[in-house]
Amino acid sequence: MAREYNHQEVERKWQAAWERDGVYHVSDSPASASAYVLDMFPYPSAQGLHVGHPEGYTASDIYSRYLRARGTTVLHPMGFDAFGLPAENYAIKTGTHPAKTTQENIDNMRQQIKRLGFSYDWEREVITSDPRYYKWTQWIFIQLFKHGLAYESDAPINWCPKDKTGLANEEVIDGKCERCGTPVTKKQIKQWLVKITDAKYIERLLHGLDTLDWPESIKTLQRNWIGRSEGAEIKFEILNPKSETNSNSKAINSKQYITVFTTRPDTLFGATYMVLSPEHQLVDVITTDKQKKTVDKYKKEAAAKSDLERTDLAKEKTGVFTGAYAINPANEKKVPIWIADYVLSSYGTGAIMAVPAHDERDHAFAEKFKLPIVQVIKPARVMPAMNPPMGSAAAWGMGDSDLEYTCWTGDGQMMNSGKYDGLDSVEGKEKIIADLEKKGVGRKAVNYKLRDWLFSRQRYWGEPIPIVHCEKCGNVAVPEDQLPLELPNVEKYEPTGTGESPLAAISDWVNTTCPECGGPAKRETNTMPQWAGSNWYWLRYCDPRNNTQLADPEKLKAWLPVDMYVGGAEHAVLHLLYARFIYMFLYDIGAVPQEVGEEPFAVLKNQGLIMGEDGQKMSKSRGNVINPDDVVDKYGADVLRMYEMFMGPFEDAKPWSTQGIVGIRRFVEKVWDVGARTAPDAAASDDVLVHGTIKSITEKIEQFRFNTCISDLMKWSNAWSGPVNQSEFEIFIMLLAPFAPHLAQELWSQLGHDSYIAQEQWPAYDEFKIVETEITYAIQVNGKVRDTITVPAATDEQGTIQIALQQEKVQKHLKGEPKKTIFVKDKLVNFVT
Ligand code: ANZ
Ligand code: ZN
Repeated sequence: MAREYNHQEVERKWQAAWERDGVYHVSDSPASASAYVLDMFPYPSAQGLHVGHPEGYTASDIYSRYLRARGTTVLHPMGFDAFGLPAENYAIKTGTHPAKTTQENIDNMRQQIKRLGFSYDWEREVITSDPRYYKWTQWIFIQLFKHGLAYESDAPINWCPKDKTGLANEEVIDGKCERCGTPVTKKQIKQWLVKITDAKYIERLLHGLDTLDWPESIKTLQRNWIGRSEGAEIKFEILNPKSETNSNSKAINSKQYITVFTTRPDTLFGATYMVLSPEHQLVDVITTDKQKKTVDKYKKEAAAKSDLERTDLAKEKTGVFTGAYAINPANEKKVPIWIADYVLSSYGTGAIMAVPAHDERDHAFAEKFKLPIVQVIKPARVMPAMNPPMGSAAAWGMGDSDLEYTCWTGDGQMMNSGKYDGLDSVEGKEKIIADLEKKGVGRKAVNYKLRDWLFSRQRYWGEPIPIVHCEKCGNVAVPEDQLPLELPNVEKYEPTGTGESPLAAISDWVNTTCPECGGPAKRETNTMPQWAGSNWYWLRYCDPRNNTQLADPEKLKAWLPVDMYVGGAEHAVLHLLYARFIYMFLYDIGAVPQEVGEEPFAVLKNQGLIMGEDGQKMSKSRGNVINPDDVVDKYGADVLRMYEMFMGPFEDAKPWSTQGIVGIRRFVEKVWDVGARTAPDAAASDDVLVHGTIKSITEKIEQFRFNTCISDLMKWSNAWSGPVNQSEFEIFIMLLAPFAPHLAQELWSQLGHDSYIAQEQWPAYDEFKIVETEITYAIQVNGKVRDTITVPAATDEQGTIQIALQQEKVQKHLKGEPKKTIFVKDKLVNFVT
């Protein structure tokens, strides 16, 4: 007799009961066993949840529920990343104040999330646009400022012409705005920067990665973004141009140098010309009068290009000669100085020694402008199997330079390099640096690609930067007891596009008095980037209502670091790098207790992208977007949860399938039906199935292999026909509960329990009931059985042989070392003498 499963009624009922009884609330003083399971919090969007949200949230929920059942106290909170561009752009589009739209969107999304039955402790919710929260975001900024790590600068910055705001380097993806895809331009405005490159942090940000259990791909992205390069700085003396007239020549009468950064000092003898970035400060000093016009024109053109365009390997190289020369310190040869846009002003020293025989960009440039190419590294003899670059001499197993190859960028043997000839280039590198150092024209140097973090936005919907500009005292922090510095309410919140924030127009807010001297002063009108609030939010969950501290260190000690952090991979060098930096800083100033270490997220798991049913990325324009609400209405939250876990490996991208959803719904109905035909005295399934499944699911939850957990449950349910043993079924629904908490709870109560299954203990399994626990071996000497031994099944080959050798009867026939030992797994050991 099939009974209908009314998911709407069941899910609504239990969600209300959980909330009423505070089933997922955790107190502040956790027992010794505690865990912090964190989701990346969403930004409130008018579209509400998309199917990607429940993927990560379900995984972390399963994991949290599992840990609780194992007796662990779990902190599992949720909140909203509510300041920033998406919220503000939506407000502008709809003509409604962002405070209002943000509130509405949060209320809607919270409802959507609650409908999925996640075990969040909602009492700990944080919202980054709440003044009680951003008071502490501002406090952190002031600490950065006081420690010299937040500073003002007016260098050119990345500018999104559509969003009308400055962007951090991390927000520029392939030359485009991370948010809207508009090509980024440069703009010169006064800006706040955070010194993430500070010597106190950069190496820790790099080496800390080695200690983290994160996906390798994310760690590699961060390493590459930090971009540490070891090499040398080498000084080239500028030759005073004699044959040319130069009205600036006075400036270079005393010795002047161009310093370059190179990772290949071993190629110094092959440096046949130099290149300055068009912005280099020496360009105007050295350029000859004859070349001045050409150089100025080129500088203008370069300024209009993006870094991406400039450094693209495939782009045709451009550049112009300055008319000036320098002296290569290795061989005293005169080398021409050019300017070219493939050399960036923002990296290294903004100048290079060009080695066209061994650097591809230099090679292309030299070919185009007919500059000399001098080979100084001979490829080492490489075997073809070692995969040298295609077409290189080495690819043919030859290392000889008389074979043709265009540009060898690897290591090898030095040649055309005077006394260094014949040296291995790796060794030669050290020798050359040491010799240059003796002459005072070189030294070891390390460079990083990471740049300071642009921290101000010319937008309304963000935390006001708590700084006052005073003519007498300069930049002064707003006193901490005056925080939060509230975002004033405005009529006009549209970005101005001038580089000024809309706040600049509110004169009675802008004009204030200096906290230091009491004189007239003006408030900073830029706001903070969205990252400011998401940099530290997981700390606040530990103590969300604290009004005197960011969080009580004792409470932080109880929960931190985060044991499991789940979210999308798109944050690899944005949120995840910023968050590590801010945490390290808070650790250094004692706001994060020393006991918890300086890395915030011990384990990170990235969910894979859910694609549309057509295998394409879900997007409105393609019309392949699945709305989770519709799925919940039609099939239920448990089905959505289980389906998303069943789609495939958690980390993989996978396409949506309506058929797959239907299959999971059928499974839910099947379990529901079985619930009506359990009996205490019905025959139970065999031990290997029951205990084997418990073991498998236990291990696979810990490994985040949820798809296999669900197939394990399906396999088990396939073994049932007729009445099902009640105790066995209870174990089954306990294993099901983290995945389908509503269904499991309903069945649990129908079986007569008045407890919450979420508070029950995880089923134990008995290892002995799963596998054959012991194995008996026949022990032969020269093919004749002399004894038998019984060993635990887990004993390996060597262990088994050792035990066999020790047997008295074996020893008697063996007389000394066996010549040969034959091992047949699970059967026999034969010693041949
Ligand atoms: C000579 C040389 C010879 C180089 C050779 C490479 C190969 P990474 O590894 O990314 O740090 N370089 C230095 N500053 C630059 C700038 N501002 N803009 C563009 N290129 C710059 O790269 C370091 C190498 O990139 C440096 O080593 C320099 O070229 C170039 F066979 O110097 B090399
Ligand atoms: Zn002042």
